[in-house]
This record gives sequence, structure tokens and C-alpha cells, in this order.
Amino acid sequence: MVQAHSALDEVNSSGEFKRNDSIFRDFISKDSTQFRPAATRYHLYISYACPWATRCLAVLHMKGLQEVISVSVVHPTWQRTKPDDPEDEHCGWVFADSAKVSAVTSSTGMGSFNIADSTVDHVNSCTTIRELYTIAGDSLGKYTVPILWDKESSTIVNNESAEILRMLNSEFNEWAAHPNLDLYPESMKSAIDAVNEWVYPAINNGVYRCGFALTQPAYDSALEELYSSLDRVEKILSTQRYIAGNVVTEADIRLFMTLIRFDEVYVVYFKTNRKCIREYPNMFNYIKEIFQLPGVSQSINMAHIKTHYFTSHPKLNVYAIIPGGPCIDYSSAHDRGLVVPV
Ligand SMILES: N[C@@H](CCC(=O)N[C@@H](CS)C(=O)NCC(=O)O)C(=O)O
Repeated sequence: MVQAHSALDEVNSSGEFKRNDSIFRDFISKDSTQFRPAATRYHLYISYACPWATRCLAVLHMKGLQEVISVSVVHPTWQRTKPDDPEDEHCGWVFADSAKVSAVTSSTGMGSFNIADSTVDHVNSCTTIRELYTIAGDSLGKYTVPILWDKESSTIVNNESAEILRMLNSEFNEWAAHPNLDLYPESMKSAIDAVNEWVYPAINNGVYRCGFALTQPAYDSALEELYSSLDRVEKILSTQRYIAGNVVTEADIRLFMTLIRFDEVYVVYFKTNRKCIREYPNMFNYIKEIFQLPGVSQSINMAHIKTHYFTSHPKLNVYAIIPGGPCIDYSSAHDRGLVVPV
């Protein structure tokens, strides 16, 4: 039987957060017999709160694929996914229908959270992300976004953001408004892979390793690794405009999605408070530059980001109170044009 669980349950006996690998890993490509590139065949399920899902959404907008791949957006506050079954306490992503409800509470009945910018499931009319996994024959029991869905065969093609991002970058150029934008160019593949190799465990997943740790040593070592890697980013950005070189690549989109959530959420919620990102001049200006690239700001919804983290895990924030600050303006001027490449 499938054991429903969430990321909060993925902790080992030392209290360290250990993220399970995604299990739907098919690729859309011209050579695939099952999943060929096509306009309007595929659908993306996202949460605006989720740094993994919004990587994909940012690339969808940057490439100009809005007419090619449709998108549904879950409500930021996790709810009981089987509310009628008292035995099943799983909480996760749900769709909120603004025609039926105007606000939701946390899964334990705290607060009242607006549903602006959330949508229904436009393709399957499901009420939870869990139902989509059931349709696709899931056996793991972890119901994550993003999901790249195939409308033709009614299944999940892929639920790993790093791979979805690559498909959006390269497999839909026939219909893309910006087919020449390549975020994973041949000449930079090894540099990008090398950056992803340390940014993922130490920073992207590193903030979760701090926030979901159940013991002091687990938190301490994740925090150490996080801040030594942030120092490394700051140093690289002092001589290089982008993280893998002097052009924007997927490595920037991946890094940016964690950095833009850092001061607003992680500093408080995940206890990553040794330093804020706005205390690092290069990184702070870099976030603004990436935010201002065409298409990227459409993937950032700070209300959803803050609402999700602070209202979804009663174990971590009993009363679901959302902190008021710091409300940073990422559209203000940046100085990244002044970085002189070495
Ligand atoms: N490896 C996945 C991770 C996705 C992921 O963990 N998404 C979170 C949202 S930020 C989620 O949906 N969590 C649901 C849960 O933990 O039950 C990816 O990069 O696509």
C-alpha cells in the first residue's frame, strides 16, 4: 500500500532531512516514442511558493511558452488531502476554487488565507495534487510539485524540476517566442553542472536541511555548509556577472529561486539567520538583476511564498502567523553591469 507522506517525514535516525528522489523521470523529446514535443499537449502543475516548481515556471515565461504549455496553480496552504478519512492525516497541495471559497484556514484551523492567484485544476478537475499521482499510478506516496502532465495519455511525464527545466529550455523551440534563448548551452554544460553539483545540496536543499533538521548537530552541519557556500557564491559574483560564467544560465535560475526566498522566509522559518542575503552586496544585487530579466518576475509571488511556508506545517508554526517583514523591493536598481569580468 502507498504510504502518504510529506518532506517533513523524510528524516533519518540522526535527525537529518534526507530528500527522496523524484520517481517520474520520462523525457519529452523528438526521439521519444511515448512523449513527443507538441504544442498544447502538456500541462504544468505548480505552486508559486515552491522554489523547484517556479524554476520551471520562470523558464516557461523566459522562453515564451505560455501558449504552448498551460499551467495550474495550487493554493499555498497545505490542507488535509483526504478530509473525509479520519485515519488519513496526510496534508499537502490542494486546488482552491474561488467560485466556491474565498479563504482557507491552515490544516489545524488556524488563520484565514486568501486564495488570490490560485486556480482550479484545468485539466483533470482534481481537488488535490495527490489525486493526480494516484491517476498516474504512483507508488511512493509523496505528492510534490512541479508536475509535467501529458494530457494525451493522462499521466505524469516528469516530476523532477531540474529535468522539466531542461525540457522547457530545449524541446519546444518550434513554438517558443524566444527559441534562441539557451539556458544550458553546449559550451557551458560542464561549468553549469559543476555549479549545480554544490549549489543543490548546500544551498537549494541546504535551507531545507536546516529547517527540517530534528537535532542540533543535523542543523549545525547543514548551516555550516550553507554559509560556506553562500560565501563562495558571493566571491564568484564579485568577479563574474553570473554564477556559471558571464551569461545567464539555468544555474542562475536555480540559485535565484532559493536566494529570493531567503530573507523573506528562510531567515526566520528555517533558522538560517547567521546573515541575511541583503548583507552580501553582490548576491543582493544579483537577485535583483535576475528578478528583472524578462519573464522571471512572473514566477515570483511573494504572498504565496510567505503564506505557504508559514501556514503549511503546524508542527513548525502552530498558529500559522505570517511575519510582516522585510518586504524587499527586488525591482529597484542594481549594479551588476559594473562587474568587470576577470
Ligand atoms: N525533487 C523535486 C522536489 C520538489 C518538492 O519537494 N516540492 C515541494 C514543494 S517546495 C513539494 O511539493 N512538497 C510536497 C511534500 O513534501 O509533500 C523537484 O525538484 O522537482
